[in-house]
Amino acid sequence: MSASAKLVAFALVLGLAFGGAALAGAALDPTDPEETAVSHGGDDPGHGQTGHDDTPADAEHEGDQGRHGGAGPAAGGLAVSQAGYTLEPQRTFFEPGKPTRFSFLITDEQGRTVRDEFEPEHERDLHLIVVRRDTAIYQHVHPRKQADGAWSIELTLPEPGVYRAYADFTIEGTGLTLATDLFVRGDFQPEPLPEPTTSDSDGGYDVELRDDAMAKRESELTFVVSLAGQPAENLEDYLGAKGHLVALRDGDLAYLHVHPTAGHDDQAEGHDHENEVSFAATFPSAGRYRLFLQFKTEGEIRTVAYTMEVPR
Ligand SMILES: [Cu+2]
Repeated sequence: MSASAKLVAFALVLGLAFGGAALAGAALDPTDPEETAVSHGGDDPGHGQTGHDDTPADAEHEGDQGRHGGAGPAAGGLAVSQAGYTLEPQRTFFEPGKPTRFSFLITDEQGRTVRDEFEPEHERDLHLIVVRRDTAIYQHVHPRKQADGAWSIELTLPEPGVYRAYADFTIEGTGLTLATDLFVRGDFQPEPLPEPTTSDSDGGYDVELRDDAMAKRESELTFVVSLAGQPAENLEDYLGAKGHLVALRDGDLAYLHVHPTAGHDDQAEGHDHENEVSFAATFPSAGRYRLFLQFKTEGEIRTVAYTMEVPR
């Protein structure tokens, strides 16, 4: 094969990969239980470059609360096996942009497939979050449970690289996040973590992050959604709340459990803010985190992402 023929072949492969990614994005169906939301955090070259002016990084937090505690809050998603339960993927290799069936089992200490012990959390028995390890690509999907107890879904991993796949579920009242790496063949072009920022937008909706985050204590994160400069009052129910948030630690991609909190109607102002979504999170350590917020408007799932600096 001549050099130019090789180039053409490479361009064809690239075209297929991006075509596949576009298809995956276009095929979103919010009514399908396997609904997929794909975000390419790095598509916009200006993304995340708005500077540090709104970050809490330089705030004064010289108190000693929480600094001498023991191990601190646990981080999930770092292990494929924990608390007697194991995630057993049926495959871990994928081709870029090629829709591929991904199936896995959750097994117990005796190696038996866990079938019926799952307890719904955010309206689903199991959530699958797939993130490329540079955090530039994010998917949140819901596999279907098969008759043999295997969880299964068609995944399209759009670009080469190593991805972390997190199975988030609850058994006997205990929330667990087991995770495995998935490999997509090809020339991996990692993107640097965007600088900390407090705003992002998707589908014309601008979302501002307000937080009082500090390591090792419960922090409140509030997202304020607006459309064309006006409060967006049309947030629809998504997984039993006005939004779904995933927080991953920079460096090891530890997965945080984040819970939506009630609206602000019990606060001093005495009125509910329809365009706000709040969560409680306990960051296990100071440092940078990547946050992915999903919400639904006009029947579409929107995804916004933030890099957040959590002070000590
Ligand atoms: Cu989910």
